[in-house]
Amino acid sequence: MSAREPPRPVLGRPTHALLAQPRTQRRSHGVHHARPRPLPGHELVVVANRLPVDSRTLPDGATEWVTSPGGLVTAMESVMRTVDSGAWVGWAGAPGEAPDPFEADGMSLYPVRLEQEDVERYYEGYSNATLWPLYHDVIVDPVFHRTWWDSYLSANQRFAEAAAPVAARGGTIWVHDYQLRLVPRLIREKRPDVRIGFFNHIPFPSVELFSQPPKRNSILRGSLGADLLGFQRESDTLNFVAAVRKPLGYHVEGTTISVPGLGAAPRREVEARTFPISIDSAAVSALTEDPEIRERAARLRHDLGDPDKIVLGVDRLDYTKGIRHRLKAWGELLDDGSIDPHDTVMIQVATPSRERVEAYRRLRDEVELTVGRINGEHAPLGRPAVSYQHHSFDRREMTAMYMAADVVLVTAPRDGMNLVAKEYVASRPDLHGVLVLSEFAGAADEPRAAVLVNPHDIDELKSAILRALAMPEEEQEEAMRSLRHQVMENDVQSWAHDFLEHLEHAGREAQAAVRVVRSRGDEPSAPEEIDEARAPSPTFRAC
Ligand code: ADQ
Repeated sequence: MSAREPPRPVLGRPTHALLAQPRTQRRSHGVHHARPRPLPGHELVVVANRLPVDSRTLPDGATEWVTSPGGLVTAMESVMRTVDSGAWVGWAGAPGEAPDPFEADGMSLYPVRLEQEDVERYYEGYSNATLWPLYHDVIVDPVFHRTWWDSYLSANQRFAEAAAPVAARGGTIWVHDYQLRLVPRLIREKRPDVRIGFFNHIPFPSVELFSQPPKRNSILRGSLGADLLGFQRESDTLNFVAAVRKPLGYHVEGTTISVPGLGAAPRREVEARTFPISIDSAAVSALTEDPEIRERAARLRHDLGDPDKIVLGVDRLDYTKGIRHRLKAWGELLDDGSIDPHDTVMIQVATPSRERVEAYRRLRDEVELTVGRINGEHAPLGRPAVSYQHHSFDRREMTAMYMAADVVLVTAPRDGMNLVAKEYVASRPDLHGVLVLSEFAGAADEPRAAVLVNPHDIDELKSAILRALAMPEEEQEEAMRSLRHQVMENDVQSWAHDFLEHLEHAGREAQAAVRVVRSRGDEPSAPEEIDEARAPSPTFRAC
């Protein structure tokens, strides 16, 4: 019998005023009910590429709203559930006419219109074929087209135009991620009264890499419109500061950057800081008490043929997640007889992602070919060696999988944080299970009790998997207790609280500086254009 974690006293924890009214569990699973006519003047406005819900047209022509995929939505949706007068500005997931603003489960949603050409150039192009691979250490070659940049700029302008009027006077606008790097400055031009935060969910590359793409200075200047910039890991923060110091030549003190003002505004102090993101740990952990979810976990093992061990991978189907590395290691362990497919089964959940981007299409083909080969060679009759799932699951189903898994593999060669690692830990109050975690995922900076691995080293990965499968119960419990301590204490609410606290402070200083200079009548510094003319770097694959 394995130990269970003792019940923890519910501690009062500091909560930022914007997050003060918990509206727990108002949302239904997956499907959301929309009402038109939101209220204007929101105290907190989130701006992200995607709304937390996607529109889906039903056979009878009606629109249904379902939770949109990805880590950003998973994290921010649970934060926004605790906010009164919150708004979210983003794309509803389908090109063309945007729906009118509407309310869903107590939050006002403001859809941004993107045309098919924007989807191809701004989203699939500059965001996901230029910046995404570049920020993930060029795991695949970034591509740059000048037309993509034009579209990136105009789409960012549209997000800024949608966000600026909906914030209350002196309110807070929180911009998210690499698709919207120009938005903070574009908002500041329209709304100098608001506090602007920016959070980068993905890694920030070294200055040598960041210096390569055309328009890098525009991206830096765009981001520096914020009062506070947040990053996942200390190395990301330091890389960003180095990038600002080098190409822009701005004065930097520690991680505080002195930025020339816009128009009549004086120089501003902008802070860069590390805020490792987390999950709604208590909510995930609470699901494990649900008898129906426990039953699903038991049924899952039974449906797989009652193997001794279940090994699980859960990822968006993305080349940064290391699915290929994992399958290679798994295939070799089966080939050399180190794993018996009658005793041990792997589940690989690979959520559909960016399917129109070439590198993602190639990855899907490769992964599915490899899974087919492994199953063809090793699967016992009537059951898989690798159970491959290329679709979405609801939260309850995901929790059942985590509860059933003896080992979870997170083998990303580069990942901002990786919420799957934290979700697994939060799903194991029974202290059973082993997390194998890439040292290149942000999650590896915090709980050191995981089996850390370099996924590029296939032999090391194979050894780590075997070690995890053979780990004695007491060792599992000790490691899981330590991991849980970290994940349960540092949840997404405390992450948001920390960020907003720092933003409030940074914003207050910026406003005070504006007032001082206006009262002195100082000469404003010349504003710099956001879109600089610059020849493409010769080392960058430019078209
Ligand atoms: P992602 O790369 O999208 O986001 P990741 O941290 O891997 O995020 O989290 C993925 C989320 O999607 C998890 O909550 C997971 O449970 C969920 N998910 C995955 N497959 C699913 C499926 N089939 N059905 C339902 N849910 C599924 C980016 C960065 C990360 C960073 C997050 C948050 O790339 O490094 O951790 O943002 O900042």
